[in-house]
Amino acid sequence: MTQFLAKEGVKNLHREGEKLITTHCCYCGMQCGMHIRLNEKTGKVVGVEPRYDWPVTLGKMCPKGVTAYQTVDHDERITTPLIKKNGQFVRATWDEALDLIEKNFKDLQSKHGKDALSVYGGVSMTNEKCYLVGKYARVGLGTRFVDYNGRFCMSSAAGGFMKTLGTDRGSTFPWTELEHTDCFFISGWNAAECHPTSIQWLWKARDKGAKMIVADPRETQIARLADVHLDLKSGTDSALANGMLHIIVRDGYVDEAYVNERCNNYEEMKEKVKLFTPEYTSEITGVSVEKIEKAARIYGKSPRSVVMFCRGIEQQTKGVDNVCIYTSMALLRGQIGKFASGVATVTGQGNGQGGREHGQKADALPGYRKIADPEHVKYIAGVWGIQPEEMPKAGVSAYEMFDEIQKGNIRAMHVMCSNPAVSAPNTEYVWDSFRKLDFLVVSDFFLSETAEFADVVLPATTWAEDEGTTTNLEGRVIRIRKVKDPVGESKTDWQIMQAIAERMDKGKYFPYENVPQIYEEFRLATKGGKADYYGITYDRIDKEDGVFWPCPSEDHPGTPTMFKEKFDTPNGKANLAVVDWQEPNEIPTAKFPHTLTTGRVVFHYLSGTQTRRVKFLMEQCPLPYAEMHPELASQYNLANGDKVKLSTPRSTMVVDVRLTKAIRNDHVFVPYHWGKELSINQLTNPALDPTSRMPEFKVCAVKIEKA
Ligand SMILES: Nc1nc2c(c(=O)[nH]1)N[C@H]1C(S)=C(S)[C@@H](COP(=O)(O)OP(=O)(O)OC[C@H]3O[C@@H](n4cnc5c(=O)[nH]c(N)nc54)[C@H](O)[C@@H]3O)O[C@H]1N2
Ligand SMILES: Nc1nc2c(c(=O)[nH]1)N[C@H]1C(S)=C(S)[C@@H](COP(=O)(O)OP(=O)(O)OC[C@H]3O[C@@H](n4cnc5c(=O)[nH]c(N)nc54)[C@H](O)[C@@H]3O)O[C@H]1N2
Ligand code: SF4
Ligand SMILES: [Mo]
Repeated sequence: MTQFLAKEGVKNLHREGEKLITTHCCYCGMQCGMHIRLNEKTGKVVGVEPRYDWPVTLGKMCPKGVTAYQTVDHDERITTPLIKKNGQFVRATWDEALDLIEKNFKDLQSKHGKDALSVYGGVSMTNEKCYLVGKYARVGLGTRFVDYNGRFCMSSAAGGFMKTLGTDRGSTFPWTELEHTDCFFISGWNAAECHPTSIQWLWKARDKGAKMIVADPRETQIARLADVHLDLKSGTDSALANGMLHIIVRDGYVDEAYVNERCNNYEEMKEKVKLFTPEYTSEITGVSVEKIEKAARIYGKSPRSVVMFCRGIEQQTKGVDNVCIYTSMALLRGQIGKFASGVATVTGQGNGQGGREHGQKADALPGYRKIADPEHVKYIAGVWGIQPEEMPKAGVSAYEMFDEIQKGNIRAMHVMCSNPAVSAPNTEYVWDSFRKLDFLVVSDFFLSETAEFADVVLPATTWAEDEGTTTNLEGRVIRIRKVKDPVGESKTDWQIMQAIAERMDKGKYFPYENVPQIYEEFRLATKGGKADYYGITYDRIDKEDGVFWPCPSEDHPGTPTMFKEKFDTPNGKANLAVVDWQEPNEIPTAKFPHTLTTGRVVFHYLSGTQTRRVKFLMEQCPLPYAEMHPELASQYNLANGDKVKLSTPRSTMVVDVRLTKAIRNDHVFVPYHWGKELSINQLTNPALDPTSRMPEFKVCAVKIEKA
């Protein structure tokens, strides 16, 4: 039916002089299917049409997606390399820019050693490019220092899933099954604003009677419509989830057969959760005993259920623990590996899934391989044509790279596809680190706040000017198609990495003439790894509406449902969480008496570099603001629209007050999509989760004053 509609639709959409190119939105992990309109005469992108036959998004798009095309031929695109001279950027040729990069990179390495250079990547890039980032750093530049923006995004989820399930694929089920579930247990996911087109699946299921439980300190749109809203204090998820496990065990909701056959640690876990009575859980989380009981009862009694979470539970110093305990809820109920049920961490960025699997991470190699494992190093060294001894050791996480700059160990950095001057926590430290660098190169298509610190800015292409694959939040590998040629003299990220590698005399390791050649090498690099793409070809992706990894051979159907028979752990069983509750790194004090939490709004994307350049989106949401409950605001004599001064132990900023009853009366929420003096990350706490090295963006202590 949808197939038929789509074909008719596309025919009707046809306009004289325009071409429709089928691709996916560049922003979030939903990767909504769409057709881009290209004016054949001007060669410019002029519009977008949703793709009704894309099975995951069925013709839905959000305000960011429908305006994304306006960034492609935007007049603020960087069209030539820029070199900073006396504090001002001047246009340069590629040769001039590359000469300068070569000279600085080589000088710094000869003075300070190979690891003087570093690479900071991002996952708005295709798999082909994300794969090359790790190879570029380790082979092209020969440094161990490489990490990426997913460290601030998916690393706690990855850490938690690796621990409990043995493999990190964001969703254990295909989302097209979601309409058949009986219960959603959602925590720390603002679905309606952050993955708006996912809502149709929630509504379809509710139309059939599904129940919904939402845990969030704010009454988000989905919380408003939930059967139970668990209005917990930020940073208390490990107590809430342990409390859920307690009732599931206490009231006999455990699928004993499944747990006995498929899980480790059951007895230890039961012992641990004894402590988390509803009363004790309520005391810690601030959620009433009645709500806790009701939520556990609904979840425990539902035959088919999904546990879904996002950055709300993960951007904490206990993020990995939280993921483990919430995942254990699904395990106790015997839900993982079955139809329309399971667990999902909702992947954030467009290629947040694929981009975290293939070696951009400080300690990782393609296919979820590990630098710490000599066999893994041997295999990848073989694919790359180097000796295993030449493989640099593991580096450090994204935020810790700034510590290495401060210590004088990292002297130069190449940032591509990220804007840490806005998105990293404790940004004043980050800004200071950028100033301390001897040499900074930034590849971007807009002059981001990070690019402003650069010595050389290289003009990269947008998602519409190159082809490749991404992996959506289900684990489905899909195709991004080239819509048009690059603007000006911009080059794709893979061409840029290739050009610099050539200058570093490593050109022979980067012999690519086109993207399919990179993809072929990439497939081989993933072969035999946990995230195995070897059986996935461009052809199959087209024919099958995407292919789910793992897919080890071309005759393998792919894996829409994970863990049907066994988990990816040494003994094939999942590890139930045996985890204590611990306070966040920073808790309210007399001086900083309230809780600050940060996140997103529907109209902006991440550091805002792209969406702040779209007129419609800026009209909807021009500035950051502080969401406060009227009861909290009244303590400080603050009315809607007043200026409030927020301070944390790190810094201070002034924003407008937005009064709402849809937030706890002891919390303040500020969206983070703006830079410089408007950046809430001046205030956030850079304390890291011990395993994932994820900063605690979601909780810190804040002081409120009328400005
Ligand atoms: N519009 C828009 N959509 C996006 C993005 C964007 O920038 N803008 N970014 C994409 C990316 S990369 C990501 S990672 C995702 C993020 O998607 P989400 O994680 O859904 O977004 P956030 O706003 O960061 O946080 C989600 C919710 O966590 C709640 N929260 C805060 N503290 C806690 C806590 O301690 N416990 C619990 N349970 N909840 C808490 C917040 O109130 C918020 O409603 O969105 C993707 N989609
Ligand atoms: N306070 C607070 N801070 C947060 C979060 C939070 O919830 N609260 N969330 C964190 C999360 S989940 C994330 S994902 C990070 C994201 O943080 P960032 O990585 O800084 O996010 P982006 O804005 O996507 O930055 C991408 C930059 O690269 C450019 N770009 C886009 N596509 C490409 C490409 O293909 N190639 C190149 N070369 N450039 C490209 C864009 O113009 C932009 O300047 O922020 C984190 N920071
Ligand atoms: S939901 Fe995500 S992928 Fe879909 S249009 Fe919006 S930003 Fe793009
Ligand atoms: Mo993210």
